Amino acid sequence: MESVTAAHKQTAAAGTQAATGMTGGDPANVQPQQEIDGFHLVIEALKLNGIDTIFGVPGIPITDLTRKAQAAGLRVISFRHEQNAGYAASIAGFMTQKPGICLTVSAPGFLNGLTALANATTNCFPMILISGSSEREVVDLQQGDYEEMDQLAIARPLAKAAFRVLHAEDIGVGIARAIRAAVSGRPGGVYLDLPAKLFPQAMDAEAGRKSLIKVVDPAPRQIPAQDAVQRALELLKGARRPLIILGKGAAYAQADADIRALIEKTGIPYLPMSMAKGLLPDTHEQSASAARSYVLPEADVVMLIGARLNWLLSQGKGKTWGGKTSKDWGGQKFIQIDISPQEADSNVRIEAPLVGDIGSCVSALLAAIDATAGSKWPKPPSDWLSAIAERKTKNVAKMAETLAKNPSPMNFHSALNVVRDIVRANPDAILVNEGANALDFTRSIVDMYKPRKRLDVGTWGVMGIGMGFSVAAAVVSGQPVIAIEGDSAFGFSGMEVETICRYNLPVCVVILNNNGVYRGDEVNVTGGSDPAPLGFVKDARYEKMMEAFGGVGVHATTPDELRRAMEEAIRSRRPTLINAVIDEKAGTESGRITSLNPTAKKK
Ligand code: ADP
Ligand code: TPW
Repeated sequence: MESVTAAHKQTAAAGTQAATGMTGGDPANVQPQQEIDGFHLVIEALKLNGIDTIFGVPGIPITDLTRKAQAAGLRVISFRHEQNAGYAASIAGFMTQKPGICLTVSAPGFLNGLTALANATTNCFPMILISGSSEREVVDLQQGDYEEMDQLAIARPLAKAAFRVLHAEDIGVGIARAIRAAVSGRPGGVYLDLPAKLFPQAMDAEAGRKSLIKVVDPAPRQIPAQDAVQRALELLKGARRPLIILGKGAAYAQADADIRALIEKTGIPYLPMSMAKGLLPDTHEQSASAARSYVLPEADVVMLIGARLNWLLSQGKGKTWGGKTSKDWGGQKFIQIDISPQEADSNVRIEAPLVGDIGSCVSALLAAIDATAGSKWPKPPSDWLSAIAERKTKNVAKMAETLAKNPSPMNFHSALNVVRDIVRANPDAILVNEGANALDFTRSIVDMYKPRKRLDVGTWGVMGIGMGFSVAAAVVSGQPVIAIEGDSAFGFSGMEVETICRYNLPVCVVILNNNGVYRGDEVNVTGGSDPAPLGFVKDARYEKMMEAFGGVGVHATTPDELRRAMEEAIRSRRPTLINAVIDEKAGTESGRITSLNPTAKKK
């Protein structure tokens, strides 16, 4: 420990020296600043590239980096656990198209952040995990440094790219490469390894500043080939039962007006994937969400815009798509718009891949439609549209009936009916959502009205994004955030309510509390004194966690109490946690994906 402390002191001293412009130890002998150190080169490089926020957890060797970054005008959001800081960075990347920055210490801090980095890569969110690390010489000889670990090697398979910078003069290049890797093409998580020794390294200030790179055109447009555009249009034109599926890539692309124009001009019904909800308002007449299980097997041509045919779309085959068995292709012909040329054919044949960025692809389609058909573009056959409308009307009426019920205790529906009203009245609020039943019911009950307002568990269905996403959403947008959380889901990041209070963020957490994972009525089948694996402490008072840090806590047992508390939270913008007590028998194992869990306990 001694040498670490010494190294850390040295690091801190060198940083102060460069920051204050002192070249010697004598305060009387103040010289104009001639040197710049690694700390300041990192900060300047980030600022030069328009990065204004760092999410992280301080400690050796990056403590001073957080202080100096704040002093230099960056916003530094300090979390209680790196995983939450990492999730915050990744969703900030999704919301802004700029890489979200997560800063951690070495080994354990790095590993804590790594889950979020891997999740960012999986979800195509641009993020850079910057971790301090031990010296290469010691790591490579495995000599047992403080928090020693070969971080670069460990990060590599989980990141879109991974880099290490050893010399101050390479910081500019290192950060430029990290930014390009994170946001160009298919976005993803990038790891940047900065050894402790780099931070106090000093170099000539002018040469240092010249070595920094302002990245020009970090995410270049990728224009689709004209023949690919024509192929896609031909297929679409010949369709009897066309369908468009919007994924979170479409939300990320920020081509909202063109996507809406394409949908409205062609008259094709569309389905939004979870995080694409609100790209067009969920109340749009062409939305087929309420007829999802009808349109997927019935469609003959499906255009995917920024959505992968992964498990969330049953890999494009099987009974969901009208196949006879779970392996059968349903006969649909697919058009896929994606920036990744390797995505097509990953599950079923893609007849018309359209490779490019979504903005360019959609505007090319619109231009081609105008050039060839103009206002004469054939609307989909009316029997297709009326069959969908009929199903929608029926399902919406059924849902309205369920939502109107007022059981005691509350259930998912009666609680979410309130959330639905609150979101309708506050369309700019951002909805964060995790859990199993809490996720599935919220997704289907709560309509979204604007793009990129729904942030959730994404491709992995990962628990733990809740508070990190909420902090970032509030920091990035300044809008109120409503986090709808299962009680289990909340537990993965619950300590960050302190962060929410510390930064006084307008976050309203609603825990749909049914006393356990999925539900709360399981008993230990052995009759022993241990609780069942899925059960939690009964009637836990989660709202007191928020009160502990100066926020508002509310215990709500009726829809009226929930409504009043949510309205007040939005009005006051105070950190609020509402413990919405629901029936512990409400909920099914694994929520809506019980089919992926063949041993699920049926209730
Ligand atoms: P969802 O989960 O909503 O179905 P996915 O994460 O599976 O969405 O798919 C998102 C897709 O969008 C990825 O294949 C990714 O390559 C693609 N993508 C992301 N950004 C863009 C963009 N700007 N242009 C084109 N494709 C994009
Ligand atoms: C990182 C597995 C999926 S959903 C869930 C778990 C633990 C919690 C469901 O209970 P909750 O919601 O939140 O109370 P509800 O409404 O159904 O009662 N670890 C990680 N990710 C996942 N997905 C799991 C475990 C899981």
